[in-house]
Amino acid sequence: ARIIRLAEYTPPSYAIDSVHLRFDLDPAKTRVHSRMAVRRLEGAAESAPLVLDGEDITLLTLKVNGEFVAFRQDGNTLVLDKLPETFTLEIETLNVPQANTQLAGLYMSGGAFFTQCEAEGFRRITYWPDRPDVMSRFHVTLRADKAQYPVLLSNGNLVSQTDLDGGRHEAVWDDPFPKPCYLFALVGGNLVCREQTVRAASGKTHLLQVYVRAGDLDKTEHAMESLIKAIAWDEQRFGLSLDLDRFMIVAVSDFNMGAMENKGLNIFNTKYVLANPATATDADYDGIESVVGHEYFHNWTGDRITCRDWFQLSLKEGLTVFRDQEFSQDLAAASGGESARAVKRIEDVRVLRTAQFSEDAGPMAHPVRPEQYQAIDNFYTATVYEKGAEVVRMMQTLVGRAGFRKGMDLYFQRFDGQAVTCDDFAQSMADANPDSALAQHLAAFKRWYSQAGTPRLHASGALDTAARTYTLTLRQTLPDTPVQTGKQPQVIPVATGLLDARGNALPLWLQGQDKGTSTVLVLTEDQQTFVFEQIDAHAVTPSLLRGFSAPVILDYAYTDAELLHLLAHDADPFNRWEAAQRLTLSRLLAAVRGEALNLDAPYLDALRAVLRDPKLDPAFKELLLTPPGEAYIAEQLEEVDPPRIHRARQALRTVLARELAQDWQTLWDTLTPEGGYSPDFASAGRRALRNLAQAHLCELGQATWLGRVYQRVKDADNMTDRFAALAALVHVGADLTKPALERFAAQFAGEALVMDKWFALQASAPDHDGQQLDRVRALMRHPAFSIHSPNRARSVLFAYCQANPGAFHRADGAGYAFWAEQVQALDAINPQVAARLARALDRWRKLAPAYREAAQQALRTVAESATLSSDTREIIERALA
Ligand code: HT7
Ligand code: ZN
Repeated sequence: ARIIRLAEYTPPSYAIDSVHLRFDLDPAKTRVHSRMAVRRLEGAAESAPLVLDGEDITLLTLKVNGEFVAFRQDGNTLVLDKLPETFTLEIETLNVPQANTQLAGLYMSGGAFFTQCEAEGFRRITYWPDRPDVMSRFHVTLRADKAQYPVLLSNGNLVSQTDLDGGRHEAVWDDPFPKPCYLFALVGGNLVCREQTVRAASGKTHLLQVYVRAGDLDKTEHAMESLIKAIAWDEQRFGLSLDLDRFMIVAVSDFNMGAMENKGLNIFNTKYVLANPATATDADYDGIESVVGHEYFHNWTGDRITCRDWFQLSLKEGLTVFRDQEFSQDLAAASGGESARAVKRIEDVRVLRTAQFSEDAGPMAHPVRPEQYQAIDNFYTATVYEKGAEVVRMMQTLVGRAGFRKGMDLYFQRFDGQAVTCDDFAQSMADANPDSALAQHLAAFKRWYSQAGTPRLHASGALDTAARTYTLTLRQTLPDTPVQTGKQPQVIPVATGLLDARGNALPLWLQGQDKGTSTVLVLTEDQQTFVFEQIDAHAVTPSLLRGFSAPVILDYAYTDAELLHLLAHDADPFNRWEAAQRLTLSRLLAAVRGEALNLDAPYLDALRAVLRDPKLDPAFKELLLTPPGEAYIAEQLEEVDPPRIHRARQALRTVLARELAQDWQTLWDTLTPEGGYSPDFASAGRRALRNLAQAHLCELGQATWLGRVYQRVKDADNMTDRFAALAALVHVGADLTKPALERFAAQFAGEALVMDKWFALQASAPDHDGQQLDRVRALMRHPAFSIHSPNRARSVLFAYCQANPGAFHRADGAGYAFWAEQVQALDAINPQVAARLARALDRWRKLAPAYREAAQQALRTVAESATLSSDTREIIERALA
């Protein structure tokens, strides 16, 4: 397959200033007519060809200025030579939406038409220079049978709606903003909508609509509320107003990712729109709020300013994830106070450290701004999104909140309406804050964009009581990654505080300057020392990397006593949580190494103290008492035996269940619901902690508890509690599990998203009896299973192969053989989803020998498949390289 390289970027030769698109929608033969106003760009040679991309479509006609002309076809491109300086290009193509199982381009779901054009779906609709730096004004006419497809939507403003002969009708849409083709969208179907007008701070009114299938309208309130909050937040925090009269969200059941920010017409996976208390959990409510926010924020960071090329993907994705994280933090803090902000931060860091750190350490390691790819769809990764967001967050840390706002303002002033680069963004931030550490060290800072791998931050401290100094030495190393060696130091902001022996925060003096009790040290070299003066203490415990101020692995040789001290006293809630994680992790790692699981009294007492502390949020307690996940534990080891890790973690849960039994019981008794269901931060936190208590109480195996939990599966008044009860039964494998699952399925058979949970819960269940793979195969034979539905495929295949390492990794290799079979089956239907499943074996080289050989064999089996898509091939080849 062809490798696309950043170094080979060349600007386009032609602009398409405007396009008239006409769709005659039909599931079996949709005709797409496009009329483009094309102009040769300054600097392009007169002889420059116009290169158009096209994939899986039939070309019907092509005319330049009304005349048929000759063209060359070269694979998936169509090349036009000898063109005038300006001209009209007309192209007609034929699409077969009902045969489009890839869900890229124009496809059908539930009898309606949808499009997905990012990254390269537009070429599956019509011939076009499918690259984000070609921005055009779109004018779109949609025609379809009126009875079957009464709703016809596209980007921008509705110009007209007209009935046509033969029961067909037509809608005309005009988008006033030039955009790249990846932001084009259309929807045609029988949909209903919740709508509301809102008045923005600017005084302008906007029509907001959330479209769903009939019957789902009662699940749209939270999405609408989230959208309204997002609009208000972006105005207030960044001065960015909605620039369209109408903003639409449409939910679709079959979707490759979470959602898509098409200008004015966001298309969403139903998972991130539909919620009511009976069908959605607190996590679903949170997910909707953040994804609705994310897509809305793209309206400026993505749509108004877009990417010059796909290597710059993090320009919009890293920045927009940062913005959605800030949005969720600000909303949580508004209702739950500052500790709610910390809870959100911990949740985000957990995702980063699990998904991104392992990516950075594996065969798919790539910089935030990748340098090459075969299939761009493979680079919608945790690195581009989550690490990209951390890079933006570090900028904010270095320039301050107000400085960050200035940088954003300058970025829009300079680049509104353009397709630009990550460098352009960083330069704006630096230029708006010329005295900042960011501006002073911009070149070194930008290595965050170009160097792959997770830096290690080695820290050591020395107290000199005579000199009254505490010297902190910070050193950074960055490991080699595939194709990148010999890396340069990056700029690492290290938020730091110092605690004395009583847990008090020490005043920080650096070079005679008063820094309060928390300061950001900026490491720019391989190694630097920072000398804190006027230290009047006999012992100092450093609290480093507060709030996780940089995406690095902190190496500091903390003793248990120091960690217990931080857990009890640190003013930084993130580091209190982190201290608990480290204490738990070291005990887990000892157990994985084969030592007896030793949960000593000081550790247990510390956890008890947390559970009993009335000042701490239930949500924070729940995070603190949840041990690191199996994938995160695996990353700490040289050689991995996943079932062994699972057993160690399970053993820890059992001991915690027993040792803290009284506290779990008290929590269960006292955290009873207050009033009806509400997804707000405080109520969700109480539910989370009570359900954690419930899960531990079930571990004790007492019949009364299991019966009580079974009863909750039957009569809980919300999905969070009902599902937590079901999960607790499935986890312990109690006799009541089977009737509980059956009952649940009978009750929710008509709710696809709930059934996804039902499938996922079973596929991710522990392998109590060696039969888990058979159960997964049985789930695939269930009449409600379909590999064509990405949500359903994810709920079984990903839940087993990726989210259930203890059961998937088997010494007999049966899990891997199953994976190989499913990757190939899925690849023939939907390469994007298959390539994601393929990544379940990214870390095969770390596996203990028995697993490793079987995994390699499975990878080779897939590699030998002659028909593999370039998406899946890229993942497999990198894994085997
Ligand atoms: N920008 C969107 C990315 C996306 C996507 C990418 C590849 C294939 C299908 C896709 N659907 C959506 C989503 C986002 O980050 O907001
Ligand atoms: Zn995004």
